[in-house]
Amino acid sequence: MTENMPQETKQEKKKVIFSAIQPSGTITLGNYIGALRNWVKLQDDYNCIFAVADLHAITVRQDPKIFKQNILNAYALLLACGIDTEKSPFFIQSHVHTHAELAWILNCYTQFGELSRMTQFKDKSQKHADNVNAGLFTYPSLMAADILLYQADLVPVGADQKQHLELARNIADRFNGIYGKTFTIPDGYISKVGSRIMSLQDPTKKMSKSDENVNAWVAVLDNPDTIMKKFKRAVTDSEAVVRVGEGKDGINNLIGIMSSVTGKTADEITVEFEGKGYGDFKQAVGEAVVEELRPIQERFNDYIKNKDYLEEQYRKGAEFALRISQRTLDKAMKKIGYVLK
Ligand code: ATP
Ligand code: LTN
Repeated sequence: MTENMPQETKQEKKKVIFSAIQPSGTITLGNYIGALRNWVKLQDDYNCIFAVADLHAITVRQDPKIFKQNILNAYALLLACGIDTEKSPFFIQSHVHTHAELAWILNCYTQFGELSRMTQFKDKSQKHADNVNAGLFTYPSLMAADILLYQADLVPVGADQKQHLELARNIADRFNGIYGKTFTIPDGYISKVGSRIMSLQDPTKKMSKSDENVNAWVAVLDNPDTIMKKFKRAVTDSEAVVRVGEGKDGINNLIGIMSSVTGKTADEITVEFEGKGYGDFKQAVGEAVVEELRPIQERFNDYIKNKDYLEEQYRKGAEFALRISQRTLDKAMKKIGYVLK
């Protein structure tokens, strides 16, 4: 029976996925394995909507020229990773005014106590102690708005965003409880493999683009020599056996990376490197990562030169996003009692 259904009916059944990434600096291998690569794979089975979350990015101070370049770079890089705008509307968050509007509304349904418990807020306010601004604090309400505007069923994120997602669910649930069903309650979609790629210098911390030690992360756009150097310098242990184990955070992480880019299991990797030292293993991980990133870098270099093409794509994405999100915003405002124009 499903076979005879018209195409639209089939598509309507697909679940909605929303996700976004901040253009707040270099996009890392952690972002790629933990987030972007999964987005690309989801495009056929879901109705995906993706965004560059540039409104979120100003919660920490940005240099205007670099910021502008980072936004375009992030957009082009995501296209290069395989986001297909024919399948998945892909836009820049600040182009769609409904996000800031719903974020304000949701702020009024979010408790101070809830926001105070967010570990990202605690971490970032320590890191940027001279600029603990209200935006940093209310960041999760804006993220909730991003998700709820599209009635997303699923939100693919790395493990570090789980708490924000929980909060988005609570906000949606609270609003629905007061006004009746308005928002879909989103579920997280956290892939088991690669959801937490660790720093190459301190493998007890996640790989983070804001780490001051450039050897801690690999950027998707790093050149092959740099990538190889960073892997060669990666912190390991003294056992010199390539296997997953307790107290072997560095090697566990490298095995995780190797496994994510080659599709081999940890056991297969252990067998392959039996009797070989860490030097050989690091070299092999570096090479595998270089090969994974090479075609992405080539496509990025083409896209970033083609400003007209980029503009055409992000305009198209914003138009679609506004149309869908305005419906949800109107619905929420009507329920609150606003006079719609
Ligand atoms: P920052 O260093 O500013 O905290 P970030 O590198 O953590 O930034 P985000 O923009 O916060 O990057 O994250 C983008 C996406 O990448 C999110 O879905 C996040 O969960 C995922 N992600 C970030 N770092 C990692 C990591 N080390 N491993 C796996 N996924 C990650
Ligand atoms: N906060 C996320 C980026 C982000 C996001 C979203 C992710 C902004 N809005 C909506 C999923 C859904 C981050 O820093 N990784």
